[in-house]
Amino acid sequence: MLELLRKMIIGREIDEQTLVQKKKGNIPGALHPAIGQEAVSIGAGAALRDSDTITTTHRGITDYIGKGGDVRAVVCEVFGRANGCSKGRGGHYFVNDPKVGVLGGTGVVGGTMAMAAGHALAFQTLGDDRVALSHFGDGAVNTGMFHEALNLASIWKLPVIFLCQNNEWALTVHVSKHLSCEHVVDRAKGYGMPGVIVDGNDVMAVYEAVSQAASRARNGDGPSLIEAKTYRIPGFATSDVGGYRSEDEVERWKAKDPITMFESVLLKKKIADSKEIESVKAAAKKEVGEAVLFALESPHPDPSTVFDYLYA
Ligand SMILES: Cc1ncc(C[n+]2csc(CCOP(=O)(O)OP(=O)(O)O)c2C)c(N)n1
Repeated sequence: MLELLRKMIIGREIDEQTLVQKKKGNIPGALHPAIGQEAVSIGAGAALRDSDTITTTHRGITDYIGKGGDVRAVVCEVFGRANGCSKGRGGHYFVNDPKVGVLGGTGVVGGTMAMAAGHALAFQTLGDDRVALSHFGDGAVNTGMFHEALNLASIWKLPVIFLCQNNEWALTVHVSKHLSCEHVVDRAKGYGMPGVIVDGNDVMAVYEAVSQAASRARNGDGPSLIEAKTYRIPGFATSDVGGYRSEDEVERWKAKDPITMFESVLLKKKIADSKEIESVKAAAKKEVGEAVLFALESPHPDPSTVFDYLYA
């Protein structure tokens, strides 16, 4: 449980420290921080095996950390450096690292659900017991890919977990204005698979739900849809000028911060005391700080390699 806390703090620190670097002009492009959603990423990753795969979104840094990703490699990637986990080609938007089963994102919202179903088809065809998990947002469930991927995964009983990080907002559109039913999981019945709602700010609840879906998939019983109800505290991206949600709403969710809530659980259950928690926080801050300095000193990709990795 302490390791879950540590990883949530690492994810938070990467977002916070890279936001500072972005303001200093050291990072190209916009950033999509996942502050407030760490419990989904870390709980899900902990429930999977090293050999399982995940797909991420534009908000995928903490998903990567949850799956066992390397702090330095992802921080270098955010800075677009050659030693980043996607060799500096992806930035924060396209975090790939086959070594830890992170098979990345796409620029097409919803596309990763089909990618995960494809991984699952490969595992089923090879006859091994690996599982694929797709992270996606509430906005993605209204793309055609959601419906195609869930339908085919169900018919073929693919070992895949569809994990919706419902953070209430698809860019500036509230879920109540874009979803045709009350909950994302209401759609699971139509695709013949279990649909479970979990508190996405409770890392243990996410861990339990993903563990159950993973054993179902490994047993050959097919896919599951999980809806983790959560919230992104910052704007959609660093380019977001705001003005579409109330301060009250943000404050209400800040009071449900997944890291603070989990610290209280650890203290109450006497799993850790406040001194231990403070030292986990200090170590995480230091590790990410050192990764940022390392990234700043790392080389950009050599322009002569620009065509590498485009074709197999
Ligand atoms: C098919 C497609 N439509 C629109 C976009 C532009 N776009 C990028 S992220 C995003 C919002 C996605 O919302 P959601 O899936 O809820 O994820 P969140 O940003 O909340 O994590 C949009 C509209 C895109 N990349 N692809």
